[in-house]
Amino acid sequence: MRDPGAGVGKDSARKGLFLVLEGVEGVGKTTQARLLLEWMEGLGLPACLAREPGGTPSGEAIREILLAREGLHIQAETELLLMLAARAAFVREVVRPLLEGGGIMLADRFETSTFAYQGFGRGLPLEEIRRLNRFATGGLHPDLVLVLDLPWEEGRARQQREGKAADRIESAGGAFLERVRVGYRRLAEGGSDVVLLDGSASPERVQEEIRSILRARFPETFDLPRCSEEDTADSPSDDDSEDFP
Ligand code: T5A
Repeated sequence: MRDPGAGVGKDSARKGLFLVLEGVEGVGKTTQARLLLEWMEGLGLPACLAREPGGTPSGEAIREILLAREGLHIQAETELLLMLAARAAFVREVVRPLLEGGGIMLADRFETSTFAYQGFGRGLPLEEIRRLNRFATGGLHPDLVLVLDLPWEEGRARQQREGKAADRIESAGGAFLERVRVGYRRLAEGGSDVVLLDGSASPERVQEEIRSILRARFPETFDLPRCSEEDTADSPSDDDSEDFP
């Protein structure tokens, strides 16, 4: 299925890279995002990690309301608008300034979550979500969305093993979470900027796969030749070795 968020041209003013990790609860997004951040920092790249909903003071305050565990009842439409309210701040205060400065934004969830949870999960119309989301983001889309795929039961079991209680959205039940998972798989079907990965492999394996995707997609950023001892030894002259960054 074509990404319902597609259709707005890439922002030519931005210089950085916008990468998003997505998937059902407990699939390993945060684990992978942290490993990616370490990797990028090790490469000397200016990367920044943030979560959605959240990422800004107002976004974190909205997150408190959205994920409250005390049985707060929120209409699906209200839930959508609160997610988008948090996103509007996140894009303007964090993502856009970072991208314009040439940084790499690593986001733990973004607009694909809204299509999966509020669209496929809650049943709100995808076209309406696209229209409202476009207003919230000003048309800014990620360069690549990595969707980790896992049966929701396994994701929930992982969360339980680490002692994490279900939040308001996770408590919506198995049928809801199944629709979300199916939604993610459909969203990844048509768009080349939404990639589905097997989230059931070990964290190391998933990380290696993500890195190889990033090297292949963005070689100018992640696949630069590195100056190893062997490279230096093989260099015909000192001058040639200056070609290595
Ligand atoms: N939401 C969000 C919407 O409804 N609409 C929207 O538009 C947006 C943006 C956010 C909630 O908001 C909803 C979706 C969510 O319900 P959240 O807490 O940010 O909630 O998201 P969760 O998915 O609930 O976060 P988790 O931290 O629980 O899940 P992760 O990040 O996917 O998983 P992670 O990395 O924390 O790992 C969970 C456990 O599994 C282990 C980890 O060590 C950890 O214990 N693990 C693995 N175990 C085995 N194999 C692997 N490969 C593993 N990777 C991690």
